[in-house]
Amino acid sequence: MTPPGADGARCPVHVEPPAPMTKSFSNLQIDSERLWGTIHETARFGATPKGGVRRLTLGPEDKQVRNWFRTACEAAGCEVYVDALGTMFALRSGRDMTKPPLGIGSHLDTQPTGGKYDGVLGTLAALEVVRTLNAAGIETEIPLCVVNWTNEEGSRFAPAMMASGTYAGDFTTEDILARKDADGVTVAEALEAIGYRGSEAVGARRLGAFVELHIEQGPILEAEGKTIGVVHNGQGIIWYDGRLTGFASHAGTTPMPLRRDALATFAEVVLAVERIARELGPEAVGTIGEATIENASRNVVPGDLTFTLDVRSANAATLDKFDIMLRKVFEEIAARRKVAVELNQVWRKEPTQFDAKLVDAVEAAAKELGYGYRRITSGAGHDACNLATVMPAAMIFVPCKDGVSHNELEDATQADCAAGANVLLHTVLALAGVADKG
Ligand code: HGY
Ligand code: MN
Ligand code: MN
Repeated sequence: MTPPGADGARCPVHVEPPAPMTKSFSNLQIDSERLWGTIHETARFGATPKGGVRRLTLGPEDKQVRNWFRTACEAAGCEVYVDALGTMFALRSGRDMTKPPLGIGSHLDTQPTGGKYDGVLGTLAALEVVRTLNAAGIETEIPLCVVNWTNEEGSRFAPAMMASGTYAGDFTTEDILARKDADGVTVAEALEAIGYRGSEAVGARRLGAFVELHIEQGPILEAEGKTIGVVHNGQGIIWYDGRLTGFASHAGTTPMPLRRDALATFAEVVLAVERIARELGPEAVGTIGEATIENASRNVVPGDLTFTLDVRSANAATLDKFDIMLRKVFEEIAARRKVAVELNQVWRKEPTQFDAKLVDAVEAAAKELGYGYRRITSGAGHDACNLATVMPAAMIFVPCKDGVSHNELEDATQADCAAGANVLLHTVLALAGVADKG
């Protein structure tokens, strides 16, 4: 485990979680109403008519929620720092300030038709943990750091989990600052526009470990009637940019056998992705989430089409197999249809293995609090998945309604959100320890 130094330089550290805390705090609970209130208060920033949230990273709504988050963290006695990619670190002192803080948090940006809980629950539950410790007059042995990671979603700027990936040393800050959105705006320009281009080098703010609470974004916990998911691993992800180049021609005069139709070819490509994913069985998924006919016109045979492809599996060998099968099928389709198919890999995130000791600490907290729980794999990518490559990390899941997420219908119950925050609180107490008042 080698957390980064400044700008991704890696240096060895080994964090031994302190002994589990004394029983005297075992009945400490977060304030469920207060947490629920913050979730719905911040949902106003980018609220959509259908009850969802549209808060794309580094846009005006993200600025609003960032300002709200900074004010709330400072009011809770934290010092707030911002790094060169806009990630916000709210530091709560511990007795031993020589130790790297325990990081807790998630993200506050959303998908274009996102929900109120994805990322938000984990970030605001971390704030709620601080507020609860303040109210109980508890100082932890190790400092805490509540983190709002920039651009977890990867919708406006690729890749997803961009800032935590840079923090973990997977990208350089310069590379990421130059990334552009669909309108040609760079990350640097967007950060400047909302006033969150911080001065700290990415990775300079050391964390000793990281725990993230998140909704499951899948159906398992709800289907099994479990309240807590103890996340022990996460799927690997490959993102591709694709392009189909045929030949634009007249819709009325071009005989069918002579067409080099990029859209008809794309139809075969989409079904090939679905077939390969199904062939590889339950451990693989493949999604084409975006497609654009360039210079589209109703009476022109499409000649140029771009698309994006997201492939995932918890098994690295399955990811490799998926890639090989894709390229082989695409070549066959291209040759038969005389349409060039390009497939460029733009991001690969290996499958995640979370830290056994931290996973055990999450499980022990869920057990001690009496919640039904089960070990679970994360289908979604999360900032904790990047941090797990450079420090001990773990995740806590709670159910969401019908397993729906990345959709305005995303929903969760107050009781489950509170349960997740309580498990986070007790995991923090176990890992950060409680300062001995002497
Ligand atoms: O893509 C993901 O899994 C995450 O929601 N960004
Ligand atoms: Mn998320
Ligand atoms: Mn998401």
